[in-house]
Amino acid sequence: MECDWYKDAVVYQIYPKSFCDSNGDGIGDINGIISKLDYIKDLGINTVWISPCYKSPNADFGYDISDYRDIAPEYGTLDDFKRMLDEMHKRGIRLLMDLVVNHTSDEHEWFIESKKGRDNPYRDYYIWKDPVNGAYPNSWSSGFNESAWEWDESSGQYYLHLFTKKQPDLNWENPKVRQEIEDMVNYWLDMGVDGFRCDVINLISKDFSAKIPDNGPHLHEYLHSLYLNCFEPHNAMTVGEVWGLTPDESLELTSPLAGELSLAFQFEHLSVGRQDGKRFFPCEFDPVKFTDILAKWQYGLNGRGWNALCMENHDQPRCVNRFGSPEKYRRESATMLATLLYGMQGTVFLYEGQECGFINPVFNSYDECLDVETTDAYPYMMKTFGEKEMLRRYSFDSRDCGRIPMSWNGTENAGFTEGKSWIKLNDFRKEVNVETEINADNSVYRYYRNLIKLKKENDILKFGEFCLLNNDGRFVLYERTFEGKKLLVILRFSDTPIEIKKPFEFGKILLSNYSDADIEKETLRLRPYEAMIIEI
Ligand code: TEU
Ligand code: CA
Repeated sequence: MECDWYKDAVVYQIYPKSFCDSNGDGIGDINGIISKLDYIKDLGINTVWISPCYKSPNADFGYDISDYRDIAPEYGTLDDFKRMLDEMHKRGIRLLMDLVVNHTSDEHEWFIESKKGRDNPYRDYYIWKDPVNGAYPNSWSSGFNESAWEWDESSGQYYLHLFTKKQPDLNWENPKVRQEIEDMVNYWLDMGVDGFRCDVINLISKDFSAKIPDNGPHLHEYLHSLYLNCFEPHNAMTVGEVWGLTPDESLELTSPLAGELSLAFQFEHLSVGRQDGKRFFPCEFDPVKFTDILAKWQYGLNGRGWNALCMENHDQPRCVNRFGSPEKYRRESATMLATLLYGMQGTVFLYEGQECGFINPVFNSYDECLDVETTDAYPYMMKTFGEKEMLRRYSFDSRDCGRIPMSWNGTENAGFTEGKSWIKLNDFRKEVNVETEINADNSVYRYYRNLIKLKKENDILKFGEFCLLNNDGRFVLYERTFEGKKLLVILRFSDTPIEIKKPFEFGKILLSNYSDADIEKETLRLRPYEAMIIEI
């Protein structure tokens, strides 16, 4: 069935710093990515999202941009980028770039000008405020537990930064800023880029009297303008990164009637197993709650919008560590999690290495952790938990976990670099790496390749109505229905086996993560993390 191309997309996220280093400086780069495009193609991927590769001082590893129109030299040149784009298109792979326009780097020329004084023509490109009663303009804190306001002695004002102080927020109320951003977006789209992942896009409009800074009064106006002047004319795919939305709020951004974004990530399920959703504060993981949230979003967008389905990205640790069993049942739990998500309606997003069931590293010393969110938390974590427990929590749920370089093979340097890697390599690279996964029968990689193929070819999986039939802690069962045809997804979200009365009469297994799955008997045995997709 014909549909917007974003519904056919199977998106692979590349974190360029950690993907593949081609020149031995220990940092992943564009030529490294080009060398792996056949690997990405063979997996069945048709769309790549690349995390920022623009010029950046790397205070937040590229999410602090100092030149929106040029490539960071450590990744290569603009010509290298254009060659990569061309090589992707030759393979039928589209490219989404990361659009980080809530803030720039403080080393962007706009901010360097803006900071020169109150009467500088770039002053209002950013958000400068006088003190209120001699203190901060409001009570907002940054995403990294700093105040959101940085004092500038020379002008006697604060500037707003919802992330680090090296990431000043742009003032979207200024029409010149909006024009600059729309011109930059069209610069990349005219070059042939196919769309964008839009970083913290629901923060760009602010209501300074509100308790928290998201979903401000002009958000839809700004996004609609981007849609009319940039996205729609280029048939671009866009996916917004928006935390804390309900399905209805998400639809205000992504419904085709809205004319704003194609999709919006919802991350609610990723907060399960964190106390009040807080990273570094793990609590009992509840698979029933996790699955119920995913189901809520299936129902919430059904027939009106389209889900963006993800379990990992560059801000998340490996899903097998958080929701599965990295030691005993790595393969089974990785493939079960994949089946749970890919069996649902929506565009799937796969983070580099997830296709091979990669697991977290072990941080043995604090200086192995390089992410600003991790290092900013260090004083508090050290004081509260002491080094051993702090490192245990960092090894479980820091953003560094997902940023460890790809293990392409089991050699000392994991096939990632010929030099010294910018960050530690994965401790488990000898056992878990791409080469081993490609060659092993029944590997996570092979399962993902079959699952992606099925997802792309099967209209019931792509368009079918979702209905959750069971999620009682014993097993998950949901059905997809399209034009009178039905599929079932059944799985055991646990590391123990169970025997149940078979909850369906006839069926043909389309895919299962145990090679000897059997649905012919009266009762159904589900082994640890066993998952099946069944045609009935
Ligand atoms: O993430 C914003 C964001 O929501 C996360 O940083 C989240 O707040 C944090 O991980 C919760 O523990 C985007 C990018 O994905 C992230 O890498 C950047 O650091 C951030 O925006 C600023 O650009
Ligand atoms: Ca390099």
